Amino acid sequence: MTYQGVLHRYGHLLDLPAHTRPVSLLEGDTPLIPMPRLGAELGCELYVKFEGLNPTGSFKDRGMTAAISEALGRGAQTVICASTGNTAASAAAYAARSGLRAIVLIPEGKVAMGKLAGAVAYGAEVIQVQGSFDDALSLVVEITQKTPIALVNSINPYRIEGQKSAAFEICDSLGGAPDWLCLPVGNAGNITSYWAGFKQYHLINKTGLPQILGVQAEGAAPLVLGHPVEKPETVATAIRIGRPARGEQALEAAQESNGMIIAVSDEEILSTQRLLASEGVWVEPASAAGMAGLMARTAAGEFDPRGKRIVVVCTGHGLKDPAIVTESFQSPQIIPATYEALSSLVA
Ligand code: AN7
Repeated sequence: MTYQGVLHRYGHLLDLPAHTRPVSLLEGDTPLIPMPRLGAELGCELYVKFEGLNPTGSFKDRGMTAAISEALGRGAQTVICASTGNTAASAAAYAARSGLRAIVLIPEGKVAMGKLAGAVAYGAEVIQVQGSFDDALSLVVEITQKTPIALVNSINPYRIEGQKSAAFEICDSLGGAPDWLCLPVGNAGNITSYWAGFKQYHLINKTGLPQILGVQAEGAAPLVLGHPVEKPETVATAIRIGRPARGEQALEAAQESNGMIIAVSDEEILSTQRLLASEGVWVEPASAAGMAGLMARTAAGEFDPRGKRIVVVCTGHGLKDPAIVTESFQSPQIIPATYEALSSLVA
């Protein structure tokens, strides 16, 4: 049968209420792309789980299909989220699909253009908050406690349920869990979902468990520092988060899996973004953090990837944040529209 989305394929493994009314954009089923060149450099079997190929360009669609389907079935009319951008675009799309009103709160001036454009294109009401993502999330929590508006941030348990599907897919593709799973950590919903998903699949199918490497940006690394960050800053605006809602669970995932949560610099994030693109996979800055963490630990001699099977989760597409790339290159040279001009340049 043709693919019909995350709830159709894995719904029997997700803890969703009976009133759930599935709304799908055929999210999930993303490719696990082998990275033979980078893998050979590290001496490991390396794959990218390319979540940027979801319908709105990020992994958020896996959780959003579940959260919006539940909200719709419960009779909600309006959904709201705080977002560094990708959640906003995803909520907007699934709300549009369901005929719900979507309100998204974003930190003023700190959301990449491809994400903001998505939220607008899908018809969400976009509100900029004078503050951080964390401030916006506090507002969303308060208004959803006081009104019937439904919250679709990853505090919502159905978001976590939907996002477990990525772990199931990886096990299905590889025939078992990888040795390591490396991924960026922001509000810590995704690391929570992956660990829950791997544990559940292992109980049912004896697929094994990966060690988890969660990676934050140095300027927004509350889980590494051990305390909230009041003014998070990083070029990876997706993970510019100082008070992760599921921080405790992220630390548990790292500890239980015998993994770790570390931080990498903005320079490491950007150079790893270029490195992944050099093997044909262009991801947004935050999405390069998992790979950046793997590279940094390996270079420091604290991690030995040799002989291991490693999956790096690339959470969002490079097209989400084109300015990061175009700002740092010189605009392409201009030639007259003549054969002579072209051949003198390239032949
Ligand atoms: C590309 O969209 O928090 O640790 O509001 O967009 O589950 O938060 C985005 C997070 C990683 C971190 N990669 O995931 C939002 C938002 C990308 C992201 C993360 C985000 P979590």
